[in-house]
Amino acid sequence: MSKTQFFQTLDEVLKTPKRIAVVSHVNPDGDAIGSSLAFSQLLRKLGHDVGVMVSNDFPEFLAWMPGASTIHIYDKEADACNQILDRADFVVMLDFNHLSRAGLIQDKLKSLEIKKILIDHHRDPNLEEFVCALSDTQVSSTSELVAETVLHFGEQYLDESIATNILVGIVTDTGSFAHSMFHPQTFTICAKMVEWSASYNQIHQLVYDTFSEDRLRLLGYAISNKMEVLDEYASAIISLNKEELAQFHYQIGDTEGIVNYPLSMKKMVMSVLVTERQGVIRLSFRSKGSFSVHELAQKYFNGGGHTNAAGGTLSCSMEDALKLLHQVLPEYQEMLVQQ
Ligand SMILES: [Mn+2]
Repeated sequence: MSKTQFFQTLDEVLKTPKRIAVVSHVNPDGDAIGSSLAFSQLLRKLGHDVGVMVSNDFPEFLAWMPGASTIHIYDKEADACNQILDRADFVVMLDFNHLSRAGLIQDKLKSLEIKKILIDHHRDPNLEEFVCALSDTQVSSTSELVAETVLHFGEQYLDESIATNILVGIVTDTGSFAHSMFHPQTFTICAKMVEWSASYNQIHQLVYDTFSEDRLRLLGYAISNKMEVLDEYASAIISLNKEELAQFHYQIGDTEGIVNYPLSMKKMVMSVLVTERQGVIRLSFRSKGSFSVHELAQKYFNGGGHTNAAGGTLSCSMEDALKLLHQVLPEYQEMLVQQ
């Protein structure tokens, strides 16, 4: 479906007032929250009845975002969320394209046979599931696609809240413009958001300069004590088990960004962070260049994502997860060292 077709269909859908549920992915990040808030604020301005939800709580450093308190957290208020979903004419999936990424909301979504709309930048969507889809893996973020959608309806729909939410999504998904910046258009859109009073300086401070002492010490510990550098694979692995996380009084979001640090070493191509949470092992992958952590995560770790950023989960012990990781590395050695 082309962009033109998407907007035509969306125009058609939104011609009359609708009840719309906006859903983003489990463990929501800045782009999930930014795109969901900005899009729901647009929908309300267009006269629709909107409920926004995610499976579990978002990190504290996103709580200041305009409208963040309107987001329903499924694991705290399942009844309210189910009610929104039961009444909805459409559900809009933002920043994910597979129901399994909806966390606790997925079973309800599967049971409803509700009409779905997609706005997303992850790979391999099953486009047949959607009434219309704006799916583009070559943009910085879902928030960038939401910005295009807002501008499709007209610049008069922009305001400081929408602009700020969009800019948070772009800033966080690009690591402050360090990666996933493929097109000049991303900067053009950011400039437009700044014109509409989004403050890059403020966003940067509110998102990044909010570490607790424990979080900063956890980062130091992860790098000093737990980083395994595998030069022969141009890779590094950091693992943190639940006792270690507890030692630093782990809060949601505290491990965010740790995975990026190993890539700041010269010649590193891949970095993996392995953490243990509530009985599951979560893996976070980052890479440079054309090495696809999406494929690796999809093939061995029940996950996926983007070429340079992906995630996965395993239901096993930390030891077994690390063993598997070391086992699969030789298969990728040639590609990793060629980068
Ligand atoms: Mn995203």
